[in-house]
Amino acid sequence: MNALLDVHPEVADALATGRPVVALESTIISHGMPWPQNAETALAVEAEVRAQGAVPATIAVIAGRLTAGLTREQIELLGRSGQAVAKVSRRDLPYLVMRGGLGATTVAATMIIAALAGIRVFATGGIGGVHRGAETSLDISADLQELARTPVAVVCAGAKSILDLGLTLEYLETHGVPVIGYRTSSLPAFFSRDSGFGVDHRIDDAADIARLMQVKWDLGLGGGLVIANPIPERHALAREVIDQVITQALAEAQAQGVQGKAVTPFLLQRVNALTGGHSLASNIQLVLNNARLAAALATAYAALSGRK
Ligand code: PSU
Ligand code: MN
Repeated sequence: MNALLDVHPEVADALATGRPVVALESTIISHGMPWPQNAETALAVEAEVRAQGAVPATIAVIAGRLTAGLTREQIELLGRSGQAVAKVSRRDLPYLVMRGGLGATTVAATMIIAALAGIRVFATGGIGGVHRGAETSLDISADLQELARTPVAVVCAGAKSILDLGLTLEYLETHGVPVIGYRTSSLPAFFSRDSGFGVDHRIDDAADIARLMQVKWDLGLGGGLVIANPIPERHALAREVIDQVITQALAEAQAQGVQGKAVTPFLLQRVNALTGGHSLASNIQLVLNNARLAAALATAYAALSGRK
């Protein structure tokens, strides 16, 4: 075990005895949703994972320690502190640990810590990707490079269309990351079930996705997978409404000169604000839905002989 890593005893016990564990990220708590819904959602997602028979491991940097499995108090601290908490991706991890700081981990940093802990399945809302206009800004989320190199399956509802989803798929293809549609042939676009882009393969059964993970890693290919799980129909939002909001949020970001790691949190916050409670309610439901699939996937993966 890495000397800089703390694994919660419940998580460590599950891993040691081959029981299913689902990793959860913390940037979604501090930078992805407003207080207090952020902490309430994080706790509800943990409860959902447990209800499906798996152990949740929410991941963050706590006092400079890579931490897999948080207490309620730690989740509430991340939620209440919001944007005051450092957003930690791969490049930020060493600094936060050196300083002994508090950090909310992105998909990329969560994958790194999950892999160190031996957790193979991770649920979130949406992954980062290639931003619109990346041909001049070069704004490409570190999440995509992480998916290329770190062996964790990430269950998500696709990505928000604050991103260029076509370029995001091209980037994932270049870097050899399988994009699997769970019971769908099209890439979901977070609030809506269909982005208009296809996935690489449709798989309808979590046990088959678990076998795909096993085969990928047995082949020595390493790296992660995107498991795209569309938002349940009844919680989906009308494409026109959300498109308009995203267009406005992008224009505001440009007008205000928002750059670097601040771009995604700014857009998430503006989309939340401009749609009121509407998009937040959908956001919460899709994360719960992803947690359910991730728990089933972790259970199926744990059941494969000699695996955890
Ligand atoms: N997209 C969302 N919600 C989120 C994020 C993205 O719909 O909370 C967060 C995730 O933590 C993701 C990060 O890993 O934003 C990506 O940030 P960036 O684009 O700066 O890499
Ligand atoms: Mn970026």
